[in-house]
Amino acid sequence: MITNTELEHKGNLYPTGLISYEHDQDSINFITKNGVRLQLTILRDNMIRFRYTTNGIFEDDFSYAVDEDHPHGFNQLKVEEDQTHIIITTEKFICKVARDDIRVGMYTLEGKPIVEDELGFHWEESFEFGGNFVKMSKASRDQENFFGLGDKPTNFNLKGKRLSLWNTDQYAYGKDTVELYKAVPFYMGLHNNLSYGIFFDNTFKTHFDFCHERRNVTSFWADGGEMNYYFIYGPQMSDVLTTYTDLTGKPELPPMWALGFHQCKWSYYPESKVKEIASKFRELNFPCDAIYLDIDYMDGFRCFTWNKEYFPDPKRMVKELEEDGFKTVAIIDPGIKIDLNYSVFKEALENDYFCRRADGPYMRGKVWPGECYFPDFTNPEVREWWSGLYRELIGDIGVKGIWNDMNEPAVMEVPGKTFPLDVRHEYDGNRCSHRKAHNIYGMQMARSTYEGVKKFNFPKRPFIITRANYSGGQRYTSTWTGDNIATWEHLWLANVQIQRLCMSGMSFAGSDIGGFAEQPSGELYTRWLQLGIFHPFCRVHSSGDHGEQEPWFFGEEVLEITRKYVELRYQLLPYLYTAFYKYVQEGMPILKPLVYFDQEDVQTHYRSDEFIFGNKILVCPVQEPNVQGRRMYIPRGKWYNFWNDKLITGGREMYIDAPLDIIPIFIKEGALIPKYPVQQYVDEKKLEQINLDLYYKLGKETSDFYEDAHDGYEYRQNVYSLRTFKLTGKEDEVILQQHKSGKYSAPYSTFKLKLHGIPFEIKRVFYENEEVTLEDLQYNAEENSMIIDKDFSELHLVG
Ligand code: MIG
Repeated sequence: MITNTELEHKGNLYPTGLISYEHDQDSINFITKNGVRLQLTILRDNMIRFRYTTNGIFEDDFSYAVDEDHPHGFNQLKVEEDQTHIIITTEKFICKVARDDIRVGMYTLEGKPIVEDELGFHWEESFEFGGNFVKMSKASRDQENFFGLGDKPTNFNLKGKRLSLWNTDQYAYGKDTVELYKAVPFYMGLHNNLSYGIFFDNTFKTHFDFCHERRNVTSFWADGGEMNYYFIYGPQMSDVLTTYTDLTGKPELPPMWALGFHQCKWSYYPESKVKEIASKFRELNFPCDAIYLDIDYMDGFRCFTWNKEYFPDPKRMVKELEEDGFKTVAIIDPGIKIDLNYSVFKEALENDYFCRRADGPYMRGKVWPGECYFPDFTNPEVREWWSGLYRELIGDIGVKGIWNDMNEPAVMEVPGKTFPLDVRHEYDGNRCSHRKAHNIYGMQMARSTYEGVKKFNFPKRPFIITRANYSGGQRYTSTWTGDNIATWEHLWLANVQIQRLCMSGMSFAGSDIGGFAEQPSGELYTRWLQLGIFHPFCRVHSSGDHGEQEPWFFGEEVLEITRKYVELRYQLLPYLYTAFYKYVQEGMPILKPLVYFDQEDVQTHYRSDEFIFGNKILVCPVQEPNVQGRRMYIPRGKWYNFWNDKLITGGREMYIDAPLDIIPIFIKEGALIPKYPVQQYVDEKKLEQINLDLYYKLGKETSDFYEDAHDGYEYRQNVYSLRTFKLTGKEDEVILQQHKSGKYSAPYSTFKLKLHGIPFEIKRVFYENEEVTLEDLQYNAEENSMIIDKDFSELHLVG
């Protein structure tokens, strides 16, 4: 039986009083009278790990989520005691453990509560499976709100929700479907402008209750394994998220083409169809970087094979597409067809790579190819073998990206839609059943795919997309939100889900634009694409059963509007790439929900329509049919309406015009936005000059601009360019300074600086500390632009 409430269980057991504790360099071990042990480890000044065991013995410590190279170490640790508590103080917080029952409380250095145990750790023994159901409950503070938890299709603020994590193939899921494709057992709490995070690193089915069962209690529990969680202190959400992504890892930079527009369909075949779609994009001047091959490219759905009737010469096709600026991405599923004439099957069988049931037979299940066996990706030898299978597809044929699907894992026509729970897994030497391995199966598949693609595509960068994932999986792959539906509600969901994934350490995410199931109206398609160009991953995908979803299918008006937006995405690529760089370096989410952007402003706590793209652009999709505008919240500060440069003051809700060709977009005052010219695909053109859009501010603002060769690894040898622009605006003067680091030299030599919102007439100009004329800088009054050297260090415009 699967528990799903902690109170209704009569069998709960609790720790008793403390007998003793020991303190070594970075951890403190507590032992209670009834044999419970708590091991508390300080990892960072703002991060502490809690592990509990009920019988005095800890199992081997192993985690797929934690990045081996995660930064750790702290500046200060003090352990003291008083009559009731053991008190641990770091440079950032205080942790108190009660002598009576080892309940834990976390406090700021000033003594303000951050989060305190309610019942604290408790458990229920499971005779059926062995081990325990492990549980934790914490008191929630008044006005506390909760965020995170991966791809959940529910309100952005999780207060009042109860959710569980068990990776599930949910075709045409809906709002509030409880279990979806990914398991990210990480959330953030926020109250009194204090934020903290909890990462419950347990791969069994986990459950989270945010004041649902009891108004002032938050709890989380798992159907097995250890109570093993990390507490991360803010006080800013950005501190929490950065520390969480330090712990679970960050991806490498993707090739820039992966940030372009992608077109997908289940399925484009045969070759002539793929070519037809590709040429249509070029013919209509609609930018596109990648085209996808769904399962029908294979021979009888056998992974790593080709249907030679549809695709007689894949290498030639891939090459021709590439010459036309298209990268080919191909799907690979985990199920391997039972077929002794199929080399992949034979090899895996001979080497004992397939998952087995408890009593020895292979795990057999039906998926697209018919009856299949499934590789055990939790076995390092299997992962190594699987990564080698990409030799031909990537190394020889030249496919540039791999799409992993069905890896929850999904099985058709069986109860539970997945493996039976008795299936055995290697789990990197910690042998276990599917109860423990289920939630990381997809992640380990994507990991092994990543390694294969990286190896055979080297020195180019790999691109992987997966449906299922677990915390830490962002190190290997991007993701999408699975089989959504072409409805307005799903447009709303896509917006929330992508923001939530960004807040859960998985920024490289997108939805099937237009909806996978059913068919969108031209209006819905347009509104969805207007949102989709701001998602880190931007792909149209749909199921062929429901008709066409190429941008030209909906008529001239939709084509014109959607093209304009995809062009905008291509112009903003250097800005998006910079946001990606910040994500890779600092764990900064690429989309920032308003609560993350300004947590002090309580107006933002229940907001989810609006978000910040990168760190300077505010976006708010239109999510209803037949409207000419919408109300939206403008965060505090001053913002320029992107469409007319009108400056408005935020901290309030406003009605914003948004006829079909407009999605509300605002630029933060003081921003410098780099823009490339429109291209049909990344690196189509040699860049001769690029735009820098400057938005005047009275005061100071800095903006970053990261660039490199758009692919390859030279950036790791310092061949990148990181520009920091400092803008200082006064009533009658603008000072713009640039600081540059890195050895990359962009192909262009000048910026076209476009000025927005300058409140004075420019009378004098000082360039690199010398007075020049406006003509010297080719000032264009109509555009309000001038041309400056890309490596300029200082410009003064004086009124
Ligand atoms: O059972 O490969 O979510 O994107 O097109 C359906 C066919 C299997 C589900 C994926 C979808 C993909 C489809 N797949």
